[in-house]
Amino acid sequence: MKIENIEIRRVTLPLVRPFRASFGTATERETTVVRVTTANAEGWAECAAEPDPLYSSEFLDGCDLVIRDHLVPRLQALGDRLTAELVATTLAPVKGHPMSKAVLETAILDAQLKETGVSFGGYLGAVHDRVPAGVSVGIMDSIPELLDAVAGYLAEGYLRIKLKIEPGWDLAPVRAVRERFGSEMLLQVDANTAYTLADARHLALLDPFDLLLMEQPMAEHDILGHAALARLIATPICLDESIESARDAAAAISLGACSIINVKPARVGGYLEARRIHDVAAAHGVPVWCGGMLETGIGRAANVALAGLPNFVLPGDTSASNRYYAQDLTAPFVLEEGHLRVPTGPGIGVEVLPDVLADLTASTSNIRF
Ligand code: SMG
Ligand code: MG
Repeated sequence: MKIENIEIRRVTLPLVRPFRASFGTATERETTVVRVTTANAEGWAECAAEPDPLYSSEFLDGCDLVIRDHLVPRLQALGDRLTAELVATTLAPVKGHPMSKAVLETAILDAQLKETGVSFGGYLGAVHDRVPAGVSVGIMDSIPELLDAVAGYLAEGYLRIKLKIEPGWDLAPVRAVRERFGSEMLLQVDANTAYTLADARHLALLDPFDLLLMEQPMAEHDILGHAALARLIATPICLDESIESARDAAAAISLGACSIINVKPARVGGYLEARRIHDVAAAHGVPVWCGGMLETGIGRAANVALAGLPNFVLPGDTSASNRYYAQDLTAPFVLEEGHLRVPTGPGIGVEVLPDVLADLTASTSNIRF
């Protein structure tokens, strides 16, 4: 495939409400949108990194730099032989930077699929035409505020609630949500690495609340710690930040560090590696679900397609556009009976709204191929 141009654009979307995790609070979503132009198509993707390296080591300014100075030149060297399937191996000599690699692979894959008229879901092997939606609920200032938020999401039809937790905001919110909304509701928690093994007895106090899973309680590289914790608590452990590849997934599963995996394509370098994680987990009988990084419609479309694969058996953090944005970069994803529809058009299957994109753009640069 011959690429003519790569456009790199910094955009900022205001969030409809602040989103607080154990590592910090976001009031807007800033991202880098990449547009790949070929003779016959345009491919789009967005970078999952945030302005600060708090979720993982990547951050947007660093991504822009590594994309421009280290990744794109390696792709340019391939010339017309470049395909989406060659991106990961071509970029492998550059250590790390999975989110920077993912945005390039995804935009190139989108252009390639549009050239051949294939949808993301069709290419990846989606077997569902709609996927169940969960919602990730941030840490709040008070329990009543949290209960109001959860009540609102349940009224909209969300099929699963995930509570962000941290030391000091764990037992009380979980207890309050269970007491108010009952034991039937699918409920899980996400600590974003906020605990250590010394907290095991405290985390075991969550056992009676029958949570679906506890996501990433401890540091990303502490695989053995998670295996030890898994023996000390009854709640199933799900890894997010720890899993950057299918090899990581195989190791974590084999060591007993997790029994569920949150698959975020950006965290693992793209949709091709995400599918491999899906496959490895399926082979071990480990269920997976699709995570989120507050994506705009561009990233959401591809995530929803991935979530249509057969081993995505738990509702994902694939919420409707209005959970995040009053105005999305694409037509909004809307909740239909608690589900999002998997796009069927070529590539990501959604159109970027040019006027909205222009309004929200802070800077643009182009790399001619
Ligand atoms: O996209 O709905 C979403 C956000 C889901 O909680 C979410 N993501 O660790 O899983 C996670 C967090 C990381 C992003 S916080 C900005
Ligand atoms: Mg998480």
